[in-house]
Amino acid sequence: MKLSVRAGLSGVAAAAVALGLAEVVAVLAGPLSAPLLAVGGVVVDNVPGPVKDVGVAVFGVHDKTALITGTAILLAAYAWGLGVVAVRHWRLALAGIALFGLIGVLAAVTRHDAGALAALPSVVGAAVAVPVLHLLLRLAVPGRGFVPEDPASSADADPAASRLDAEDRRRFLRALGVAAAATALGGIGGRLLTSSRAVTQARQAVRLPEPAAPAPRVPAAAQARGAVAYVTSNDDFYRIDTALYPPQIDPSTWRLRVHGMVRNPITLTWDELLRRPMVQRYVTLACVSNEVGGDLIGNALWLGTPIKQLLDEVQPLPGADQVVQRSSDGWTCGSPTAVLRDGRDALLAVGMNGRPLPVEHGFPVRVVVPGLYGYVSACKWITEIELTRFADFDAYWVPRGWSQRAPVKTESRIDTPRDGASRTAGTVTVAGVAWAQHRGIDRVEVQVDDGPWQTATLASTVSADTWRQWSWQWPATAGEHSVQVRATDATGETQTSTPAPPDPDGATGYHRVSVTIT
Ligand SMILES: Nc1nc2c(c(=O)[nH]1)N[C@H]1C(S)=C(S)[C@@H](COP(=O)(O)O)O[C@H]1N2
Ligand SMILES: [Mo]
Repeated sequence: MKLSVRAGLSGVAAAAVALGLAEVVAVLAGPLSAPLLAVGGVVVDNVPGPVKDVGVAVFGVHDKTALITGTAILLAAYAWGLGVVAVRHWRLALAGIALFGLIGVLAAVTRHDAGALAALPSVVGAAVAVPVLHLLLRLAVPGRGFVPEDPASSADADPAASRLDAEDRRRFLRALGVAAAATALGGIGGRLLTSSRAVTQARQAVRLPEPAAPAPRVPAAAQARGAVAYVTSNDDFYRIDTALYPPQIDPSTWRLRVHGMVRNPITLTWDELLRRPMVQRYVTLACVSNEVGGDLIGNALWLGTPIKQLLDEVQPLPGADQVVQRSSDGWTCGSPTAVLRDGRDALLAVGMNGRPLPVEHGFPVRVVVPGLYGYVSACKWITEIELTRFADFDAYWVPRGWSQRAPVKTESRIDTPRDGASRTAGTVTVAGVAWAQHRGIDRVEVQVDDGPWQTATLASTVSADTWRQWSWQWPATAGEHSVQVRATDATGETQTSTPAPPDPDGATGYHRVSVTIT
């Protein structure tokens, strides 16, 4: 093993121990104060939004793992370099560690919900990295040893330093092993302690009130064979947000402040919220970054109190055309005041499919608005509602290139057959979903190759606020076929065939699948 490799490994090991310990300290200071998550959060908030793929990547939940892994790899490369530099320029390495700590501190303390101890994990991590690196380098540089205060006496002055004898090598490797174990222990222990402090228990203790206005029963005929489930289970419901770790909010400390351009600002507690009249409604939620044919859409039974009544109570001032919703982690979205007051079932929701909101879906309280994409309406972990003007405030995604206003576009999707599937000739069921929330779906048509548009059978539905399933029996003949679908909403408007990407206000175009009939 070359000296530079030993030095690089020492740097990486020191950084790893620092991060592991920071995880433990973060149990006190909050999960998002741990340097990796804190820096990852800054990356999330600052990647250029208009770049479509990046925007979608950051929206997406699976990419969070990729983001953290990427941050860790960059950090490892930096730490490797620090180790190599440290052999000859210890002071420079110290400065490098301090810089690393400072970045972590800045990332953690500038968070919206940063606590008083937010800086601690990064400070402790950086402080521990120094002696660990020093110790490892002493073992990595044999002979007269690593004397950082006197670079001339260390490694490069001593040709023998580039080699370790068997005994020294064993000692060095053992030290690396100890560092790895300490890292794993700190990291895993920290995570376990953090999750034990999560709000899981508070959530389990919640008793949801009975709705004053229950939802209509879902008729069996709402489900078309071959389409996804009409009601999406909580586990299957798509998740999209910028939170690297979902905010943990204890309902007993939760408050909702309603303020801004209003005559009567109010603050609600959890108990006050639960005492308000509750309605139960099926609403289909869709993400603006859903591609044509994508699955960032789901339909759930929400329990909540109408936002309209709340707005009536606070009495918005004339000109307050935007309702800004803010979550505990500082994310914002803005909905038109007129839309929230037009009588539709815009809810401050506490229940999802008969359960308290899952933590990932906004526990304890979120907003659901039929007919608006999630990024302009569906604030999770909501703690603040501010009446303002569209001209005066841009919510989170707007400066990142997405539209201020984004009603859901009429769209449709083929769930069966899947793209690339094979079937035998004869009657083939084509089925899927179509949606135009709050307008409703009036017609779905299917086209095979260049044939005529054929009217599909619409399943029943409980309201215009959910997606509607459809099916069509296709007399399929042998060959390669292309099948596409289009929907017409209850205003009479047929979805446009013109393909458009999700940004800035929702994808358009017909969903098409290729099917082989044998
Ligand atoms: N606090 C917060 N709320 C948020 C978001 C977010 O990033 N942070 N993302 C929004 C977006 S873009 C969508 S599509 C919906 C998704 O809600 P879900 O994860 O429950 O499906 O939440 C919305 N509410
Ligand atoms: Mo979204």
